[in-house]
Amino acid sequence: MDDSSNYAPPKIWSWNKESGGRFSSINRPIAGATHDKELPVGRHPLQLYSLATPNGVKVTVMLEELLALGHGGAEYDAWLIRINDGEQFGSSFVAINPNSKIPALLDRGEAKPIRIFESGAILLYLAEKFGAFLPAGGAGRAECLSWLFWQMGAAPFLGGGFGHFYAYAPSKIEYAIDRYAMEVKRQLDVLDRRLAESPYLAGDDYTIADMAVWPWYGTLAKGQLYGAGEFLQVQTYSHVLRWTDQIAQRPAVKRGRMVNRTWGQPSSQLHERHDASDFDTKIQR
Ligand SMILES: N[C@@H](CCC(=O)N[C@@H](CS)C(=O)NCC(=O)O)C(=O)O
Repeated sequence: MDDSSNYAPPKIWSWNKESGGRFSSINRPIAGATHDKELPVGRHPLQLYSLATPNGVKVTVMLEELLALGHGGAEYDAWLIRINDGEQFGSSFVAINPNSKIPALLDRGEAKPIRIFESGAILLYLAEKFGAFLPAGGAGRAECLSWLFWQMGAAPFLGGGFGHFYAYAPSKIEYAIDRYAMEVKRQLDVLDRRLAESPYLAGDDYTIADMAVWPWYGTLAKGQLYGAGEFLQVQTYSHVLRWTDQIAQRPAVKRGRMVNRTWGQPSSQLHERHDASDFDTKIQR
């Protein structure tokens, strides 16, 4: 691979399986299943297939928040999908998410099971199903959806852009790191200005917009993403930090971030969740 300014793209791109860096074993230029594999199904109507990356945590936080509000219908089974082992390419997973990425949700509580993929769509589906964490209409709903979709558009620049080139690419390319560091700092400033004028992103209330943004930008603001805290001077975004710390105190958030987590302190990992009591009995020791 040539990472210098001398690289001239060939006329036709071809797949060099060795060039993909840290994720070369799972990155492919084609979609679809690589193998036949049934997914397990538990006893609750909601079946979640996921992993505790920022995109996965959005959904487990939402489900734990719904349960904390008393919505018993939000009881769920959370099954682990090990993306580094290619489990997102199993046939039953692909049937739920043709895009082969976690999180994926199957609602078996309806007459015909409903599949939902894309974390933003899952948050919106659950908010509408239970009538919670999404203002019913007007300016509040518009503001909430604006920030929700802002996150879906913005985070790929943080993860796929900045995170990839700063932390994972096989060589450090100044142009790429510079470009994405600038964009990520701009995004942090967007959030900081909004959170200077409002306790939460959509206004006075905590909503699915906060649940979508917090796992990415809250983790970044605490210096816990890509080891980039000092590089991006994240401590300067004081309003983002205030909001981050406030959300981190929520009991449902503390629970949600543990589900499907397979790294970090053993006491922060609940590999699968099938019952509320699993938080007492099934945490890794
Ligand atoms: N836009 C999607 C992104 C999901 C996504 O990128 N998931 C990653 C983990 S955070 C994944 O499953 N990657 C596996 C792969 O790319 O093969 C969402 O928000 O649900």
